[in-house]
Formats: sequence, structure tokens, C-alpha cells
Amino acid sequence: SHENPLKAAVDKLTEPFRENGPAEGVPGVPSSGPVTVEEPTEPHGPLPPKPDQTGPETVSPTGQPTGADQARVAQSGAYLTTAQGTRLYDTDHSLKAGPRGPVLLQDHHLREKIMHFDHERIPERVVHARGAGAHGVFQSYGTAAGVTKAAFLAADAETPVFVRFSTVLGSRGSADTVRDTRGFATKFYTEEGVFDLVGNNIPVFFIQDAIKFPDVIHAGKPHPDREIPQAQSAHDTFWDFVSLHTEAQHHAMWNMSDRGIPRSYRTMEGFGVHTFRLVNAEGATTLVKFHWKPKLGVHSQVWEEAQITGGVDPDFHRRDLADAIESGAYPQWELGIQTFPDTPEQTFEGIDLLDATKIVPEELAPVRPIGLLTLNRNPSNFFAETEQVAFHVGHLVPGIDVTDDPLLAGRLFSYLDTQITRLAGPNFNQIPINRPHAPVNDMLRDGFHQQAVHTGVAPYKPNSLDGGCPFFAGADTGAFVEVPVELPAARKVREAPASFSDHFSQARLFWLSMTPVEREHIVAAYTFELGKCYEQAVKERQLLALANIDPELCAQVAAGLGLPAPEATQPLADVRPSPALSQVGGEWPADGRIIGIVTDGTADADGVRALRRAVLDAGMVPLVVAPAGGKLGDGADAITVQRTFATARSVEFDALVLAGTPVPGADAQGARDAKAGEPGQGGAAVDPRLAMLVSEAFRHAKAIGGWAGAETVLAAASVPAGAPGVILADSGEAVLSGLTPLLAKHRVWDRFPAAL
Ligand code: HDE
Repeated sequence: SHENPLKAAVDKLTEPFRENGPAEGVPGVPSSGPVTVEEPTEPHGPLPPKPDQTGPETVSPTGQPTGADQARVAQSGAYLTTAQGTRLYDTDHSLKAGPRGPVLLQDHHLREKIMHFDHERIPERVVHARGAGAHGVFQSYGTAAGVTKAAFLAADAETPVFVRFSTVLGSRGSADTVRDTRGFATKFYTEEGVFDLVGNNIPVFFIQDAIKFPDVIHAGKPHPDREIPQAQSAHDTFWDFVSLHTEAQHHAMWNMSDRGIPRSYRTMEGFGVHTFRLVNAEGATTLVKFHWKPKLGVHSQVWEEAQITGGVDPDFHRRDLADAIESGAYPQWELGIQTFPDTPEQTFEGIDLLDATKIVPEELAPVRPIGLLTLNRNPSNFFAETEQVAFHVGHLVPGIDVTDDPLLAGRLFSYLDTQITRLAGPNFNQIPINRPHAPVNDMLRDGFHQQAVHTGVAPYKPNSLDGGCPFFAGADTGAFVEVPVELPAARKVREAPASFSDHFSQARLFWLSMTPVEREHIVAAYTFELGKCYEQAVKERQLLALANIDPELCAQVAAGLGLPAPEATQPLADVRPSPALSQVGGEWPADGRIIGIVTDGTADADGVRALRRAVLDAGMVPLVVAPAGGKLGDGADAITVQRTFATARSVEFDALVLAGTPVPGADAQGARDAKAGEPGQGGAAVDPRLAMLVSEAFRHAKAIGGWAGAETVLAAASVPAGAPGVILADSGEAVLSGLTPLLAKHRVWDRFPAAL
């Protein structure tokens, strides 16, 4: 074999990444104790290709390596070549008749390079265009083995997965933190074929029948004349549709709640939404709803924070997911199921299980954990993996079947169909990220982008020429056999069942299940969104829907809009709240929380160093913020400044610690008397950017701490003395131990109500 100097150089560069593979024990799962979660600060070389990411030419669609040159895939070959493998001596100059002369048409390299570039983009997804993905592993607890024969849900089964999170309405380049539903799609590469769980972070949907999907999406997407607003529901057409089509009210309420603005993908629940049918080894069936429960709890931004984040870091969620994985703080979710008897009515406690606008409260049907998802590997190429991954609700494995939910029925058509345009043909299953890990032996042939060189002469059944191969499996040899569900005698109709006409009871249930602060956020969200509408009739009609959900909610939103609150047109539903729907009141691990340590570097450098260490040891992320970049101190002990007053904004931090106040000589009273930016009586000024950082963090109900004169900055930021969630102590470690229990609750809820 020939020496390849460039490949050797790349190998050297990527060595640390190859050596720091997954921790011992269960693949990809940290073995024990808090992990060290340093923010990555240095750029690094390309990651080596992963087994399922090898180029199309190296692995046949049936999984057989063909032995082609691996180096080309990783761009680490010695010589630049054309797409045909011819070596090049220059790629910076077109072929010209003299240095100042015209470019020659015969320049095949120029034409190939520009032609390929011209076609680099593919159509974005018609919905869920903006997203981020990660690889991981799903470990089954085996607790579902009694209700399903799916091999990946058997005891101790371990299955590779790829997950893609997304927003729904925005374009590929839109901001992560907009108010919207989030997609949560998981591809399980099981030994029995691919299973896709294509869910959302909201357990209900806007419509009960797929035939209305184009309507709700046309209403939510930007207006067709000016193509604004981008990635927003705060506009006339959305509320026009939702107020006329009141089955959308329940989902809209979830969007207006804190669920519409998640803190992170890592802090979202996921839901399969529809009811599915599980089948066990004996053929017995059970109806189920799937739930993903994040280990870190369900947490959101506050609305002002989400808006600021959209400007200062539109990639906030994408970055958060990638950084967490890169630093070893692997995000985890438990998969759980709610199970219901498979009765002919397909209802549970009066709730229609085929109506995707309804939940079954966890108090009525507890969520039983059945496995653990750990995301432990970032994609190494966004386009190849995250953009080209194709999910489909019809990718099922034996043991999991669909129900007659009419929303699901339309999806079973749509997810295949849409790939024909998006991925340009029927062979998208051969794209590396979509390849099953189970052996594929189909009789599908030819088509655009066919990668396989199929052998044999008889891609049809029955045949005798290929010896009758391949043969059929039976239920006992792993075949997917549809559940032979009995159907009642019926007429063909374009109608919905009577139960589908209840549009308000569960929106009311959700509203009544919220804590006061969550209700306050919901009122503010409706007031903002309807306040952005121009059409009076739309606002009035939506207020009428709110009146039918809850008069108090309606009155508060109406007051904000300056409109009269209408009377309900139907009796209010008598519902029992479901406390499980609230995000407030629990405590969760503070792992991966981001602690901003603000210093001027002249203050307590040892204290900053000790606090950084303590934050890392607690499995959280310290970010040192100083007036300017560079290092604090010298030598091996020097502390790297990670954010400056110019680059830091409060939204990035879960808590702030003021470590040695950058206001020498100022006393607290002096600063309180002074406006930020102007010298106080003590003669020193608090940098206005610092004052804004602290006042925003305070307004967003984040924990704040400090020592050695932090009062001065707090006063300049108008933080009232003795306010809840402000920890002053005499060392960074003492501050941190006061902050950690506050972080476990996500926010200092006592600070609300606030004007948000
Ligand atoms: Fe989707 N949806 N959807 N959807 N959906 C798509 O498929 C569709 C619905 C969801 O990360 C599209 O490959 C119809 C519910 C996610 O790649 C498309 C209906 C739920 C993703 C499509 C629904 C979802 C999609 C666009 C009404 C939650 C992103 C690109 C019946 C349970 C997947 C694509 C990814 C994407 C159709 C409703 C979740 C057009 C017709 C309900 C997470 O096929």
C-alpha cells in the first residue's frame, strides 16, 4: 500500500477524538458520577467517518462492503481530483486565453465544479424544515415485552438510533427559539428493520383528519403575498384558521403555553400523539400512546428570553444539543407507554383514542417506562445525515401496528410521498443515514440514484429462475403481519364520529392544570399573538373560543387587547385538572446547566478558579465572562475568558455569579443612587452591559449569586435588596451550593408575577 502523507496528518489531528470514544460500560452511557462538561473552545479536525456514514460507493444497499477507497470519503486522499478521479494541478483559476483573456468553454474542471455547486441545495422539508439531529442508543428495559413482540423492546436489547428535532413552521435558516411545536423524530435501526417514531413535543394535533393538513399549514406559514412573517404563528391567517376551526384550540393552547418555547431540545417531552396498537407473541393486542420523558425535566424559556435568543443566537437549540453531546453530557429520555385495552370502541374513560386532539391524562393512565434513549454522537456532516434522514410513520416492525386514527392514515401516505420531491426519487432508503441495519432483500429495482448493482435475473415473485428466492417469512419467523382487526359494517362517508366535535373540554383541562405563573404566561402569549393580528374579526372570534374554554382566560386576554370579553356560547366542560401537565413544582438534576461567572479579573482570581472547578465537578458548565477577551492571570493557572461584555447576553446562562465585582471603590448605596453607566457616589461606574446582563437575568427569574461586593452590581441592575433567588455568600463554592437547589427547580418562580 502506498504512503499517504495527508491522510497521516489527518489521522494525527483526529487521534484524540478516536481515542476518547464512549465511556466504558454500556456503550455511549457515562459509567458513573457527574461528567466534566467543558464548553469546547478549540476548533478540531474532521471526525473520522462512522460505520454507517461511509460513502455510497463503499457499501451496497444490502450492506456488503465493496472495498472502495475509504480515504476519498473523508477528504483525506493525497491529491485533489475531479469527480471522475483525475488528479488536478489547480482549482483557483479558470482556463483562459492568456491571464487577461476570455475563459475557454473547454474548461471541464470549471464546468464540473460550478455545475455541482449549482445543485448543492435540495428542497427543504415542506414542514419541519429547521432541525438538528444526533446519533444515540436505545436500551430496552424489557418492561414492554408482555405487550409487544418487537425485538428492540425485549429485555436488554440495545438499538442504534438517529433522532431529529425540529420546529414546524420556519424555513431551514429560521431561528430555533420561535414559539412553535417541536418535532421529535426517532429512527430505530432494529434487527427486524427500521422503526420510526415520528412525534412532537406536544401530545395533541391541530386537526383530526389528515385531509386538513394543507389547510392548517397554509394558514400557519408566511402569507403568500409577501412571505412574512417567518416562523411565527402571531399573524392573521393562523388565528383566522384556528378560530374558525375550533378543533385546533387545544393544540393552540399548548403552543401558547411554555411548551411552545423550550429551553432546550434536551428539556422537552416527546409524544407519538396517535394511539398505536401493540401485538405480543401470543397475538394479543394493546392500544398505546408513546411518551418520551427527558431526564433533565421539562423546561422552557420565558418569552422575552426566546425573542432575544432569536437575535443573539438563532442556533441556540442546535448549538446546545451539539455542545452537550460533544462535552459528554449525553441527553437522555425514558420511553414510556400508556396502555389501554383494545376494545371495539377504542375509547378510554370516555376519551376517544382515535382523536388526535385528545390526551389521556397521566393520572388516569400512568406512563410506564420501557427503555432509555441516550444521544451520544453528533453527526459529522449535517447534510448527509440530518438533512437527508427520511422518517416515515409507516416504517414499522413486527409487534407495533397502526390504528384507524384518520390523522395517522394520511401521514402513512405523506411521509413516503414527500421524499420523492425532497430526495429526488424512490431510492432514498439507500442514502447512508436511511439504510436499515437489518439485511434488505427487496425486489424494488432501478429508479433515480440507484446505488445497487443487483444480481440475479428474476426480481419478481413467483419465479423459478432464481430458484424461487427469496422466500416468505411467517409470523413465527419475523414477518410483519397486520393485526386482523374486525371492522364493523359501515357506509362510505365523509364524516367524523360524534365524539370528535368536542373541541373545548381538553383545552379547558390544560388551562386548569396550570399553575398561576404558567397561566400568566399563557395569557401573555395569546395577548401578544392576537395583538399582532390586524383583522378585528379574527381577534373577536378567537376571544369567543377562549370564552368557551375559560371566562377568566378570555377576560384577561380581552383586557390586553382592549376588547370586550364575549360570553361563552356553550356550557363550560366539567373537567378534572391533570397536575402532570404542569412544568412547575418539581426538582430535576441541574446537569449541564450553564453558569456565567462574571469577573473583571482583578478581583478574586483564586475564587473564580475554585468556582469554575466546583461548577465542573457538579456536572455543570462554567462560562467565564470578563470586560474583554484573553486570559485572567498567567501561566498554567491562567483562566480563559469565554465571553466578554460584548458577546455575552443573559439568555445563554441559567444562573449568574458575580465573582469579585468589577467596580473598585463603589459602595452599594453609591451604586443604588447611580444610574448604570454613570459614576455612583463611590466614584465608579457599573458597565451598562453588565447592568443589563444582570437585570435581564433577574427579570427572567434566573438564580443570581455573588461575593465580594456583588451588591454594587445588583443595585446598579435595580435588583431589590433581599429579592428571592439571590445568593450572597463569602465564597464562590458557598454561592454555588445556594444556587444548585434553585437550578433544580429551573427558575426562581417566586419572582413572578413579572411584566413578561
Ligand atoms: Fe408530519 N410531516 N405530518 N406530523 N412531521 C413531515 O415529512 C404530515 C404530524 C412530524 O425530522 C413531512 O419528511 C401530515 C403529526 C415530524 O424529518 C410530511 C400530517 C406529527 C416531522 C409530513 C402530519 C408530525 C414531520 C415533511 C397530518 C406528530 C419531521 C418532511 C396528518 C405526531 C421529521 C417529511 C424529520 C414531517 C406530513 C402531522 C411530526 C410532509 C400530512 C401529528 C417530527 O410528510
